[in-house]
Amino acid sequence: MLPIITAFERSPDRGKGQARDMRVRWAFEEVGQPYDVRLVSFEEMKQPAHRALQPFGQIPTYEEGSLVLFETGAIVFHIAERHAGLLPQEPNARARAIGWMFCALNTVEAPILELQVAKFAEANERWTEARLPLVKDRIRDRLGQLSARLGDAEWLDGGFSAGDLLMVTVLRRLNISGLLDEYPNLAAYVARGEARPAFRRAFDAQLAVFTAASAGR
Ligand code: GTB
Repeated sequence: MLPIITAFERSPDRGKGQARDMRVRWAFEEVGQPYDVRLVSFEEMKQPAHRALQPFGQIPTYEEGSLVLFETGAIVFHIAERHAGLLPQEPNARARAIGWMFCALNTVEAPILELQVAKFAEANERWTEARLPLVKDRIRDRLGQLSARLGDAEWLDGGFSAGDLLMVTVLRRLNISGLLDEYPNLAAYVARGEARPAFRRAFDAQLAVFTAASAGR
């Protein structure tokens, strides 16, 4: 039986690969593990059946036999642990790659999420306009530090790892902000991630869902 993940029936990003099922799809594609997808509507996500899988009523979830997981970091880590290709074998290199996974989700994604909240959830607050420069500068701090560490390396620590996979998906959230263009080595790093055949397959699969939903509208 194939692992099953959940994804938006109709993603608000219109298939741009910003929803977090993209991370899980990409991980599956990198390791060559086929998977099934169960599409859920916003309404279904808030029902008890989905909350039993994901207490916060969100996507994605992961089901494999009796195992149910939520949180993309945990899901990608699980896939990387079970299959070769996303974590190095050498123990210290493996520990560092796992460190980069946490870094992507805790250190880099946190200020980026603040920007999304400011731009969408708090767009109409009277203080949002004044706050945006601070939020953007906090992101620039992180990007500057990450850019300095990456330098002209291809990936964060040796070969491509689950740390890069999560970091690239986190940085992609800045696509429409233009902030990434201020750091050419990070923009090139994201482009390298997006050029991987596994990324393309995952991207095309999530885009096909949106295209089919739009055609059936
Ligand atoms: N920490 C959890 C994880 O990593 O798994 C967070 C999961 C999460 O935020 N899921 C979002 C969700 O279900 C979808 S991915 N939201 C619905 C809700 O909370 O009610 C976040 C997302 C959504 C939409 C866009 N977009 O349109 O660009 C981008 C990212």
